[in-house]
Amino acid sequence: MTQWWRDAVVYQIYPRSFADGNGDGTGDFAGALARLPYLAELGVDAVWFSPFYPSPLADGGYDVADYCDVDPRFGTLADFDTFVAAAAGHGIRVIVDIVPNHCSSAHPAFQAALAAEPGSPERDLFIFRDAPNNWQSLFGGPAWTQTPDGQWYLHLFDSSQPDWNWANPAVPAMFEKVLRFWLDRGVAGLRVDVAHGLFKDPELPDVPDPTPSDRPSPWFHRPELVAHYATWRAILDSYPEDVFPGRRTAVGEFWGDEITHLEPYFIPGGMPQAFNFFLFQTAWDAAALRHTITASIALAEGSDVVAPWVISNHDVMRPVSRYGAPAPARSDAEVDVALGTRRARAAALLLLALPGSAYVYQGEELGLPEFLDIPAADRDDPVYRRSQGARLGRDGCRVPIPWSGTAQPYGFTEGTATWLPQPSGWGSLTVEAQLADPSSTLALYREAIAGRPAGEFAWLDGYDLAFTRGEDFACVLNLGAEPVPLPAHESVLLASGTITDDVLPQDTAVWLRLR
Ligand code: TEU
Repeated sequence: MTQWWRDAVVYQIYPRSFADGNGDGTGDFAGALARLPYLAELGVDAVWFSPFYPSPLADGGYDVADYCDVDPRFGTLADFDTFVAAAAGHGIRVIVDIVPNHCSSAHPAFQAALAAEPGSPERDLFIFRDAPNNWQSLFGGPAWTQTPDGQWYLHLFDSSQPDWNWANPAVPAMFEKVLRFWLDRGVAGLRVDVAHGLFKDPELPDVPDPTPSDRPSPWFHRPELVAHYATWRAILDSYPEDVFPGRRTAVGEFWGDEITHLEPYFIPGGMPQAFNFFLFQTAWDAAALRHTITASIALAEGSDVVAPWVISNHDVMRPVSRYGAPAPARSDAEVDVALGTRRARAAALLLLALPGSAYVYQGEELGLPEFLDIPAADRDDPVYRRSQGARLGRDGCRVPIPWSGTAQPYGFTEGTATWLPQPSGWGSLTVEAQLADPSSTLALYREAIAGRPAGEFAWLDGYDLAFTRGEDFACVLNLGAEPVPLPAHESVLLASGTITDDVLPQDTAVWLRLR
């Protein structure tokens, strides 16, 4: 059976912020359904929905209160089914987000645990202890919260996100049902949240340095994970071909501080895909990017696991703002948007020319900058709250998409207000404006997705950052101050900026048909 995900382009939808169909200022399935033609014309193979399940939305829906339903703010299960069927009509598959490390404190199982005795089977679904250890939450502050009866429970993220106890067989059994619930509904794949989490060292030892990181630790990259995900792959592979040819997939959100931390997952029979976050974690530097790409390709060799390339998602600063400021910016004034846009466009041609699958986060194809100047009172991310503003959090990349018009809400909603404010001055960044402009970032993404190269990857000698795919395709980037003469070519297929006299200017990428 085909492994359709091997070179797929997957579009990430953050449901609250994609498109609003009912005028309440929050995105939903009805809104996304109306925008399916847009996604089809963009040319993506699949969409991944960030969580849309019933949730208090304390962490944007990554706090799940019911894994097998749709939050009324986003629609109903019938709306979900309608979307899946309509997407199939456009040749687009649907991937849903599974959040197995933790749930919402509003989940009935956690409510039952709180109501039950210490030592009860209800509490054993979670990690309750009489005293906390020194682990820290990734969102800031201690990873333990005390309950009224004196016991503490573990939460690697917000205090409203208790961690499941994966050592209790009832937990994997429950998640197997969740997987089957969505696979039976016809989804083509799963995105697995905090895939390097789940199992904890049963001793729950204090650690010398509790600063949150993604290296192997008593809470991340535990050895149990590899066998566990083999059982999930077997479930995926047990599903027959139906609407689409090929097997079902799962993509793990495995973070590591170093590429080597991901090695255990790249085995025959592992989870089909493991995100490669190293591309966007690498500085805008040719040698560093080249090193990352080489190491990433080596990582996947010999396994049947694919590491999709990523330059943005709902957790990180948008590329325009990341590449457009010398250090992580805290206000819009610190970002050189023109510089950032030039580099983000070059990065897009890199992303879409590399071998394998690529994920594109909504708004990336529009070259949206991060909205850094969101007023404090409007900020929603628990990272901002828990760090008391020391970290701005991730709201700036989650701003509702500008579809049309020249002022807020830019066609996002029929109503007037959006759940997160949009900045002024985005009129030229709307989908409507960019569809009318052949030099827009949207036009670049559409052409790049339509013209993605195939063929063997090889570095092109004599360049800092250039490679071929097969016999007659080359992607050349110039990140340095010196102009780079282009190799002999038959034609320029696509360029991220203006090229004159066959010379590539700084911060520009080009796709070439070679002679
Ligand atoms: O992100 C996981 C996450 O936040 C950490 O793995 C962190 O990003 C990493 O350690 C940084 O180095 C997922 C979701 O994508 C995110 O939106 C959620 O807030 C989080 O899980 C909790 O569910």
